[in-house]
Amino acid sequence: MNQPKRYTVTAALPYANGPLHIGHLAGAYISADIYVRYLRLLGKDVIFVSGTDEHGAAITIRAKKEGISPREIIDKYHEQIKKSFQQFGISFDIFHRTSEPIHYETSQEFFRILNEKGAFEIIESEQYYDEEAQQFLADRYITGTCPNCHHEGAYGDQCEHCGATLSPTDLIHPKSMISGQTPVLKKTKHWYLKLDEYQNEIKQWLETKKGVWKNHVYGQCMGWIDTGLQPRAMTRDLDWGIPVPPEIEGAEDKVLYVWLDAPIGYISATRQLFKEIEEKKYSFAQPQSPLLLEKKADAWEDYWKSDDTCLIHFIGKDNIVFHCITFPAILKATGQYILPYNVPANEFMNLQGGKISTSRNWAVWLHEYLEELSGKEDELRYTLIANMPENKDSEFTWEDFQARVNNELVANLGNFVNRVVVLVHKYYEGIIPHPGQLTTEDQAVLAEIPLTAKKISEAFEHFKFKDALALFNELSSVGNKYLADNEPWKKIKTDVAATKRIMYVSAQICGALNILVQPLLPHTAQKMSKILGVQQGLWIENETEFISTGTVLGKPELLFEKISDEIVEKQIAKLGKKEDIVLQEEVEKSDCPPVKETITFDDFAKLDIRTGVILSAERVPKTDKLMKLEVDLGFEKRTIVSGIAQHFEAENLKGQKVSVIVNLQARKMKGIDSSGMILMSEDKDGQLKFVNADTIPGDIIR
Ligand code: B3M
Ligand code: ZN
Repeated sequence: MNQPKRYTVTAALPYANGPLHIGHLAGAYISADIYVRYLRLLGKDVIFVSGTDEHGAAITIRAKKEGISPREIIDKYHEQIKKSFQQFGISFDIFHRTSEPIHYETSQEFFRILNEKGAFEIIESEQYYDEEAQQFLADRYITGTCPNCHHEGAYGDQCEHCGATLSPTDLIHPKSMISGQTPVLKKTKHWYLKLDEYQNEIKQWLETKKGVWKNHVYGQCMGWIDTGLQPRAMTRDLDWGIPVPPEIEGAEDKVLYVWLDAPIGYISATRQLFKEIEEKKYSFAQPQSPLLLEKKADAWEDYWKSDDTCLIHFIGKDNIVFHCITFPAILKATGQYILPYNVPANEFMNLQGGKISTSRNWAVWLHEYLEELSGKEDELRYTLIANMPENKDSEFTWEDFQARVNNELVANLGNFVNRVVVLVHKYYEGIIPHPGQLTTEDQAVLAEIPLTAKKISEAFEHFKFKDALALFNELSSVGNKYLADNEPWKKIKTDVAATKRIMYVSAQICGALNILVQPLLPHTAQKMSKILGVQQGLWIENETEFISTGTVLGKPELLFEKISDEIVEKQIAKLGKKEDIVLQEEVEKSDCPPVKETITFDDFAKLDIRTGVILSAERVPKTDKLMKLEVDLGFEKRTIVSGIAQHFEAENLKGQKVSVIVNLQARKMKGIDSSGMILMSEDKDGQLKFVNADTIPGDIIR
């Protein structure tokens, strides 16, 4: 898109049915926040809207579980989610709610327009009805046996065991989750969006996105198009949701489908934002861009209806079809709204070897992190950017978090800035000296700044946030290397003039990093500004001076501290513990970890798996999880450290037959060399069993 006049940036509306975890952050919010902060740094006209999604079965099921009303659920979690985002530094202009009156109005208006434009057809069908509870059942409220894999707890829309997409009538022995009774089929009619009629238009529009959108997003969209779009019901027979406008005949007692109203939530949030701006009463933080403060309430239309607006939706990959097909079809059908320019969806982030799961408490909860590791918001943000699942699923581990903080943030950026500030204080009482005549080496180093800034900017424009972070780190390394090569701590004794140059040039790199870091690590940016005694400025174009001669630096202060082993161990130990579990299994897509990416036979053949028998076992002192095992593999005996100590008593393990990967690189765990890995199976409740067969030590598994 050529030079848009303004940007509308949205981030998915999380369901107000539970706290946020790092998967949310990595899926949509950090990317969105970086992008928006970058646009603001360029001085662009941009709004950043989000809020909580407060309708649908996700909410009512949760309410049932906690034994409180849906209203209490949404109030509780809206507040908690909003607070976590604020503390973590996601800089929305507004964080709205789909339970607000303005959203009801906006959604009902959409329904009216769609109805007038002939976008719906009314289809009568038979749906499951709970006679005892006297209500139609949402797909998620029906369980039964999966026709595909015969798993007994499948839902009306999906079997979580085999992943099959289902309709309620596919289930064998359906049961209502409300009364436990067998539901009966009863006729009802619904308003279906004629997606089949929009198929061609949507397809043509999507084709213009080839090579522009991420491959995985484009590919998923085309997959849907190729299977052929079907009409999709936009109403439901439920008592929790936005009522269909009352004048629509025959739709009394029906509510809007949650996926109709949720994306409209972006628009109602925008309306609310400009209303608050005109009234100068902000329910959230003050709008971030000064340009916005001048606007009137009706300005919201520019952000949604004007062709020179660039609309970007940040979401996780499970929301792609709704943002790239259904919602665009709705927007198009109104004949008034613009379509998204890009939908840079991320894939999923796994955690410490497993899929993030709220029901198994396999998650890093944001509100807990903010409490336990308060002040380290950017350390988490950094690790999530470095591992962002931009184009494929990725993984967060606490060991990686520790390594990144200690070896990258502390050792690179933190070390560089600290060295410069300490030396300027030591030599010049904290005042940036006049550099005198710069050498060609100095000039070459300074020239790296605009070059890197340009590359980072391109990376941001293309939603390549991992690349941007790597480029940022490179510039910081340039600074560290420059200092190490020039050794001002030696020159100060022999060459006073050269030392001034070196410290001046180093300070410029610090100043540039201070600007470039703003979208990536906003808390760090603030700290750096204080330490460097500069205001946070706009983006650098061709600038090479950021801290002028005479600037008085603030007090030296470390930007980051090392993460201790103790923190890592404590956090890992918390995973999967059930005491503070947040039960949410019904609304989770699946508890079974996804099948990993396909490997070739050759990949498989690299694994050398042998059978063995445990000769002796002892707990590794001062750990909860680790057990030191001596294993007889037939051809040799080995020491293997295994994380099974919470599941087995050492004295019961002697003689246990096991399967072992014997060609895994050896590693030191708590000072013990562990050579090999014992294969274990884990069930839904986290119970471990040995993978073994009746074999003798040394047999080969293939
Ligand atoms: N609440 C689903 C989810 O949290 C849904 C997103 C709505 S975005 C308009 O994944
Ligand atoms: Zn199944």
